[in-house]
Amino acid sequence: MYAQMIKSEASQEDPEQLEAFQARIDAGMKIEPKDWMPEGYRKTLIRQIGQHAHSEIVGQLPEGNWITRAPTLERKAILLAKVQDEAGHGLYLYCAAETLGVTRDDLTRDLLSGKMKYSSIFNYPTLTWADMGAVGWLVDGAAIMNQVPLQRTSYGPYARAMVRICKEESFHQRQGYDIMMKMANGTPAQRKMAQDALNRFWYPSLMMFGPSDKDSVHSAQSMAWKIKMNTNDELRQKFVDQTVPQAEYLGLTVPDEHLKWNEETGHYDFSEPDWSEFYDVLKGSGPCNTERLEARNKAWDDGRWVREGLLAHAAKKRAAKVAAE
Ligand code: BYC
Repeated sequence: MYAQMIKSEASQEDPEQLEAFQARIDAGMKIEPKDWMPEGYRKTLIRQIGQHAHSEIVGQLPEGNWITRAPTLERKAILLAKVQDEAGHGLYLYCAAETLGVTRDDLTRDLLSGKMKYSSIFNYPTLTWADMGAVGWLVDGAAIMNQVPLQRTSYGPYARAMVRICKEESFHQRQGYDIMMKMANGTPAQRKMAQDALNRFWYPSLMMFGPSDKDSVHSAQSMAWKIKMNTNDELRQKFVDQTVPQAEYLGLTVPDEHLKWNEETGHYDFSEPDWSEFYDVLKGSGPCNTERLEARNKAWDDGRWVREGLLAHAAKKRAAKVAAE
């Protein structure tokens, strides 16, 4: 339906303008906020950047949950810094989306009402300290795999936001792997926790890349516009190829009995995630969907007095300035 809407919008646009726009994209030029752009391009970016921003904000919840329970002061400081980075990423991305003519309030309203999505991964619970390792290693690892190519995306403000985000995500991934190394080389109980975390986060991490290419609604158009640089399956395969040796180094087992190095293709063969679970999570039936949206709605309601106070203060300052002129 979305793809049809984009097509029908394009049919009302000037074919010459559309052709010139596509030529700029094909030549690798960046599109900037004041440039003409097809309505479909603008809407697709708002959807993707908005969902991405929401993922960063909601993504703070499963890790924020462990700040008070981190095992050492050092681990607490590191985790706190990571969670704060995610807030920063959300803010750069909301700013990038605002250059397309939406406000952060519009996007926030659509998140809080459940109209806009955020990454499926954040609807899974973080049950033990080893999950902080698995999230950093696998979830941030998957995020980097997806976001490094987005530094070359065609929309200037999005591409530039990605540069800083990717630098920070690398630190996040390393801190996660460092936790996993400690746990995997620790006591038998710690090792068991590390394996259990890998077992629970493996398939949800594979789902982060989106549905199989054959079921991906937006990939073809988004790739033609260079809003996406790779297909979902390409990035998923790269992630598996990179992560399996890391699991082996930890001495942990990837929970996939069909996982096997394929000499011919030069890649690992692996099992697809359970796509019915993925679509259930997208529909709101994941283990933590309700809890996550409730937490964001509560934060919005609790912060009302701050927003109102800031607006009242700005109005007072404006009035004082006018009176002094
Ligand atoms: N979760 O046609 P497709 C982070 C939806 S934050 C939920 O392939 P597209 C981090 C998709 O939206 C990581 N929904 O879509 C933060 C579409 O539905 P709509 C976030 C998903 O857009 C804190 C439908 O399925 N990263 O790393 O071409 C702490 C069909 O899919 C998901 C980004 O957002 C999913 N996993 O491709 C730690 C990166 N997958 O919108 C870490 C930017 C698909 O039509 N985004 N859907 O209702 C992208 O690269 C692309 O949007 C995706 C999906 C690859 C995710």
